Parts: sequence; structure tokens; C-alpha cells
Amino acid sequence: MRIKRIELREIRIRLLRPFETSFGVTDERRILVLKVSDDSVDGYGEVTAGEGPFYGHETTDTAWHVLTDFVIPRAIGKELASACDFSPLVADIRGHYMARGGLEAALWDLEARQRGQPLWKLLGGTRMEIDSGVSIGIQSNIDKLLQVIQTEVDAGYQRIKIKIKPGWDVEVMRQVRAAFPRIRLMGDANSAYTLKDVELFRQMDAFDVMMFEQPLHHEDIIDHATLQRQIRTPICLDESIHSADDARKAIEIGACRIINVKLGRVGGHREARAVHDVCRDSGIPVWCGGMLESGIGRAHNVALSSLENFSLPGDVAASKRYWAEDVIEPGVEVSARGTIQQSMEPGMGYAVNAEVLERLTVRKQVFGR
Ligand code: OSB
Ligand code: MG
Repeated sequence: MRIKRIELREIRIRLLRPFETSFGVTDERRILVLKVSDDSVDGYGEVTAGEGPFYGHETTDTAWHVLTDFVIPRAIGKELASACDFSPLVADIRGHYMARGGLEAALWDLEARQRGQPLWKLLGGTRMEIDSGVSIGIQSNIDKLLQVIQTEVDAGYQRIKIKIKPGWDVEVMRQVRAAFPRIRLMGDANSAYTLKDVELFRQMDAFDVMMFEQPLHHEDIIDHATLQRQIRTPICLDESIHSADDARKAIEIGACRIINVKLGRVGGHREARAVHDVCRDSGIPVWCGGMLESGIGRAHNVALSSLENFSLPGDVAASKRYWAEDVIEPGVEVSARGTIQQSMEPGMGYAVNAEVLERLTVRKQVFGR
């Protein structure tokens, strides 16, 4: 493939409901979408950075800067044998995984479309149907949370993740478990705790929690290993893992027993697969995380989740949980038993609705041709 033309745009799209985590509230997304074109074929990718530097250091605006000034200039006009050859072109850039990963994903979609093959097959996936879970933000009170969980359980979702933070943790978990004795339940702290809080995690050990996701500092693995030695519930790392090497080290020191793989956070499909492989070879299950993506990022997450070691339900849920109108058609749909079917279409498997995309666009820049 030759990277003849790259179109970068920012879209603004309002969430149906605000999403609250330990680091803040999101109600409108500012998402960067990349369209890469060879002669006649296009590929789409999405940058999963947040609006502010709170989940990680990247933002919508840092990604725009890094893409326009560093990533796209290295890529435009290049001839690549495969999307796998992209990451070496930008390996000298430190950090900014989501900026790089957005373009990388677009190249995978392009390659899959060129080969007339579904992206999930090109990636080597085998799961035709993936298990879907939901991530539920912090609510105004526990009764409200219990209602939201009931709605999602009724919709068929296979696993419930609740966001936790100091003051919204042990008592919340206790009541959720009491109200739903059988659901698969987990908590995501987004780095809100320190080792001073060990006792609190030991209390939550009693509630049959599948895993605690990223309880400690966003760059830490050492303290996570210390915490893991003192609690029964598996730790799952999210923020701390940006590469297969990070995963190897975290596993080696016992910092986690599960890893959340996010396409953007590791810089694209190639590295996501490498993280998957390291985990598989060490007997560590993975699942696919979410970043409140539009349909484009969501479609990539569905494809990635087809790899064999994605053996736990991910945060890849239906479009209609997030958006009144998605940028893909049809939207990602979840069956009554909480699964998403892989598409047999070439590429990421969902068509981009160009009219909706254009209507939501607030800025656009075109490179090449
Ligand atoms: O930590 O997994 C996270 C959303 C934004 C930033 C970080 C996280 C999340 C989620 C939501 O948990 C997952 C989703 O529904 O897309
Ligand atoms: Mg997380």
C-alpha cells in the first residue's frame, strides 16, 4: 500500500449520558478520526485520547499536534508492504501512543480492505463472537447505580464493571454484591489509591470481585506487585501497560494476573497483538478495554477482541449505549446473550457514514495528493 492521502479531522459528539471516573466527568467527546487512502481504497482509524490529560498524558489536542507535526510527515507518501511496517516509521517518537495508534489502525483497515478480508481475520483472530461487558461510571448514589446495573444485566451484558474511588468503594461493592449475588463484577479505580489503602482492598476481597483494575499510580508496577501479594482478588493493569515489554515486566514481578489491552494505549494493533501474545504465553488472560470510542474505534476493538487470549468479556459495548447517532452503520450491536458477532465484510467490518461524520466535524486537515 502507498500512503497517498491522509485526512485528519476532529469530530464532537455528545454522550447520551455523562461518564464519571475517579479522574473526572466526560459528557462530550472530541475525537480525532483518520482516513488513509491508497489509490482507490480508504481505511479509518480513531485516536482514543481523552479531552484532558487525566487518564494518560495525551489529549485530543496533543494528538492533533503530534500527528500533524511528526507522525503524518513520516508516513505520507510511504510505500508499505503491510500495516505492520508502520510502527517502525514512528518508533523514534516517545509516548503519544494514541496519536500513533490512530493512524496505525487506519492502515490496518486499509490493508484488510485491499486484501478483501475482514480485519479480525487479518489480525489472526478466531473468535467469531465476542463476550461483551459494560463499564458503569460513578453515580450520584448507590440506588441509582443498582438501577443502572439492573438495566445492563437485563440487556444481557456478561460482566459489570463499576468505577471506584475513595469514598465510593467498599460500601458500594458490598451493596452491589448483596443486590446481585451472581453477576460477574469488577472495580476500576483509574489509579485513585496508594499502598496506604491495602486494608480497603482486603475488605473488598470478600465480595467475589473478578479483578481490581489499575488501583495504584498510572505508571506503577512495583507497588501493584506489593498490593497483589496482600490481596486475593486479581489485579488487572490498564494505564501502566504501553507495550509487550511493559506486560512482560509486570507479569514477571507479579504486578497483575490480568491485563486490559487498549488499542490506543499501546500504539496500535501490532503492539496490542504483541501484548496479547506475551500474556498468552504466560497464562495471563486479557480483555479489550474501551475509551468511549465512536463506532470507528469500537469496530477496531471488536476485531482485536477476536484473538484467542481475549478470554474475558471486554468493555466493548453497543453503540447505542453511548450515542444517539453513531458514525458507523449499522452501529455495533450486542445480542440478548451479551455477545457481538464479527462482521464478514472486508476491513473493520462497519461502513462509515460520511454524512454524519462530516456534520460532526469541527476541523479538518488533508495531507498528500
Ligand atoms: O479506565 O477503562 C478505563 C473510559 C475512559 C477512560 C478510561 C476508561 C474508560 C472506561 C469506559 O472504563 C470504557 C467504555 O465503555 O468505553
Ligand atoms: Mg481502566
